[in-house]
Amino acid sequence: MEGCKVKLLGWVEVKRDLGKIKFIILRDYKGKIQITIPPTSSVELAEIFNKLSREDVIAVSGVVKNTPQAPNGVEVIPSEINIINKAVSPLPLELTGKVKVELDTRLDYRILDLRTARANAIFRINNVMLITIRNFFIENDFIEVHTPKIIASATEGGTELFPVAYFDREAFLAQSPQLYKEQLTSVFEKVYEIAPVFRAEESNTTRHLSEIVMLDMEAAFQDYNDIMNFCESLLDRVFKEVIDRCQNELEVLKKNLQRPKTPYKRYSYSEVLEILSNNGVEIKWGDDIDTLALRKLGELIKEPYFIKDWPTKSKPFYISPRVDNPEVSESFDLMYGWLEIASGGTRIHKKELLINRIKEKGMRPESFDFHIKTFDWGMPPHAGCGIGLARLLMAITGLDNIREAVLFPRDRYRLTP
Ligand code: AMO
Repeated sequence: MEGCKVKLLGWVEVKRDLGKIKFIILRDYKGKIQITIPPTSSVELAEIFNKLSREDVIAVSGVVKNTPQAPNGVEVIPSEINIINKAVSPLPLELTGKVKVELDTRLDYRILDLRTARANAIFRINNVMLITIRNFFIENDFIEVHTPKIIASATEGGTELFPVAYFDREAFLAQSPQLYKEQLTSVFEKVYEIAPVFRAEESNTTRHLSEIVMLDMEAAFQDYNDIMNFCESLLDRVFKEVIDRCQNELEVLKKNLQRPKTPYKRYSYSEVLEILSNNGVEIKWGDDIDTLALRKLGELIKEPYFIKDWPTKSKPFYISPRVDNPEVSESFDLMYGWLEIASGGTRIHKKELLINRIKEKGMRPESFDFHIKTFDWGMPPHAGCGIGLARLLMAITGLDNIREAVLFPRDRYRLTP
């Protein structure tokens, strides 16, 4: 574009005054360019330059010049610079990435933080991940659905529910689209949803938030083995696309991402207990695999893997017990190192068994009346899973804290910005 006249709109990232020659690094959503004000420029341009500070929004009109010394080998020589909107100076957050700023402070000024190369890279990878996921579901003939987020009863257990005042009744924010996605398999057979869910997580950990975007899927006439196969293909595609399309972003994050080999290992819950026991961590059959044990597993297994066949009593009421051994369920968690990315399973599709399991969980079947009656109207066998998208992004980008993987995270203590 040597010699072309251009008008550029963007933000002042850097301003450098070398006396006679002055530079601005202008940033927009696609990248950065050097604006060079040579000694021969007008006095007005130098005056405007003096007024500029970081993150001012400006318009630059000028001519493109090929310059090997400039970043990307090109610069713009301005004829006119207009300040469209001033930013305060100094800004409340250091954006160069040269000084280490605590995550909490970064989140306080999130909209500024998102302009840093690091945060920007994370959400560009997230975007490629989402595009890939949607394409994969479309190719596999799934229908995208949206289910209500204001609901009447719990699905994943009662303690993590957020109550809301719903006119003169109590309602809750949805923990999961679970029951609706199951019902929808009796209509569309294959459905998926990408939407927020809400969990009143009391504990303050690096992998739990109270609002997350969940990728839910559910398919008729499939069981948990089919869903594990599907998850594996989906994840493999995500790894491939991110590696193919996000090398610059991965470089910013200093992440050398490799595409894990398929098929991913599938250990039963009992096998995992054995692996742990052989490595000095004892867990009683039936108990949950706690964080310490998960950390151990993460040290031992680096690739994605499944833990399947969990004790029935450790899983929600809708998960199907195995026919050959009802103590064990047709369920799985998808793990990446120590991090749980997804969980899913074959669902119960017989009404009587579902009612029994609700009672065994200490819940009242009447609370699920709206759901249970749909099982009288031709409910197909079905299976599905839920993938925590922020957890998946954490795994791909190598983040230590889930808060970095969400634009505006919500936790026990954070409700703004
Ligand atoms: P589950 O409760 O295991 O299963 O959630 C599925 C996945 O969602 C992510 N996740 C979370 N991520 C961040 N913060 C949280 N508080 C949080 N809670 C869950 C995890 C987890 O693996 N209805 C079932 C899914 C199904 O069977 O289809 C469900 O919600 O990555």
